Amino acid sequence: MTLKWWQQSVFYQIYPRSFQDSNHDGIGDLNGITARLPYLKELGIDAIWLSPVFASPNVDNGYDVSDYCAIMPEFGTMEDMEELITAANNMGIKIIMDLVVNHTSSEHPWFKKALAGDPHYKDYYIFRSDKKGLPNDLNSFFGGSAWEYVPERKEYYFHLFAKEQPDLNWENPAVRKEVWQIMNFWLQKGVGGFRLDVIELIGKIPDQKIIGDSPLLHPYLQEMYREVLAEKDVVTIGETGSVTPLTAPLYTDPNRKELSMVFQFQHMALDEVPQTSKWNLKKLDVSELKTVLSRWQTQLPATAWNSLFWSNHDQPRILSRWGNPDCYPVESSKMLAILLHMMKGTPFIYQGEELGMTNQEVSDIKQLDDIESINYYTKERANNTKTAKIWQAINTKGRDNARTPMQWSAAQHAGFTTANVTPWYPINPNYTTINAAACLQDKNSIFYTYQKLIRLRKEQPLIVWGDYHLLNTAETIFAYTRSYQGETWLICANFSASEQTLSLPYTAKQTIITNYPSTYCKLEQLTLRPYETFVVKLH
Ligand code: ISL
Ligand code: CA
Repeated sequence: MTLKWWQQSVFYQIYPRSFQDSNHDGIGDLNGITARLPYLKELGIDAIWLSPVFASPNVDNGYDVSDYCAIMPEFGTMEDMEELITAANNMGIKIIMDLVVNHTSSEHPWFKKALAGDPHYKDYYIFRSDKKGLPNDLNSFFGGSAWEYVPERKEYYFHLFAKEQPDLNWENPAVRKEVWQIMNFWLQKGVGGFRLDVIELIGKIPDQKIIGDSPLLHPYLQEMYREVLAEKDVVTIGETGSVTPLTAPLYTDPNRKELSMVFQFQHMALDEVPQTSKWNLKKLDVSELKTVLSRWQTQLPATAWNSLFWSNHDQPRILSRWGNPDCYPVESSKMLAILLHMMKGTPFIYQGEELGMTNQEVSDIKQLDDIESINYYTKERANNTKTAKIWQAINTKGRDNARTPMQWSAAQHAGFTTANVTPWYPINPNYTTINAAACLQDKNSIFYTYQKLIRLRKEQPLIVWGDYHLLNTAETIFAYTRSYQGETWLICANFSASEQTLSLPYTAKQTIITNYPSTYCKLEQLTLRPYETFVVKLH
């Protein structure tokens, strides 16, 4: 296989609203990102997945776009965006746009014209008559029916997310053409590719209650390739919530000419009661995590490419989720980083993960910003669910957890914004100790573990290509090998806060990276300290 740049790269996700404010209004912006590029260069990342920066009324924080070719004024201007792209490209960092084209905002001019009865634009969306009542019982991911009634039109329209996010009708070729034009607009500006929001949903056939895995989906993606991507060295990352190792090649087999890689979510469901909802909490069983992640390492055909991630703007902070923020914040953060970054696939770091940022506990509806959490709270209160249970779920899984502003320093407002304004969302009070300035000063910080992991991936084809093999160990030990061209590395992690003994029939030749200051040689008799993790070369 010839190496593609994105197979050896590490991506970094920026949630612009919470990254860096540059003009003292308490809201992160594009110039703030440009100013922080040297920090990202120091970390060593190759590309930035920029969560949406397009014009938007922000019902779902930018995932409801009202103009795909304009910048949200709070974030800056098109010139600021062009400057960011140029400055990043000059540093060897690619900007990846977040393309949200399963739906638009209800404020998009297309939808407004549709509501006004313009037949051309009505066919951009999915309208159905009210003659027989609700068209069917499909629900929205954010709660309630997926059909919203428009009394003036005596019709319903379809929305898989908020009612302010009407779904586009991809069956209409005019819609697809609009999307290809938007993509070309951004490619001409020099971006390095796209993260495609909920792309598996675009093939939906609502009347047949088909949402994902539709027969229409892949032909659309092939058309996208023909019309936009062919002959261009850009990356496309499909957000594919229900993809499995067996369906991944349908998206990423180069011969099919669709996308570069998928984002799978199977490991993200392991702390939920199966087949219920994200709010139905269950303790993580480490052996299940081993099974799921290993399946993606071993069952993915050579024609497919996967991404690796612990966090994003929709997930809680990984340190709070599966690490140990109270007793072993540094050790457990590094354990998680090493475990993931030694796997095959393209790693994505979510802003602040490299600092050990944590969830922020809230207990008042006024403290919530995320539409999903607000809807959940409202619904459960109406059902008389105990508030303690609701807050436990929101504090464990709510999306606001990952959206608190970036903690740059111990200065007021964590250096995210200047002293005299209130940040758009409260800063986690632990910023006085958990922040980038402190990490950069401490050569043993989590930041430098990420920096080293990123560098290793560029230097070692074994990390990019090596075969993966899970070792059979006690439940809370996660150990695997990677082998490539006669060389084998062992990755071994104590995924628990207690000491664990372990015997492995190997001798290490070289210690590559660890989270305790140790070197390793004979591995027959090991006592692993809490979260102790090491990578060694065996032969
Ligand atoms: O956030 C989720 C669960 O808490 C997911 O179900 C999420 O809605 C799903 O992964 C799709 O996410 C993407 O599209 C949404 C947007 O709200 C998310 O922020 C985005 O990542 C609609 O555009
Ligand atoms: Ca600002």
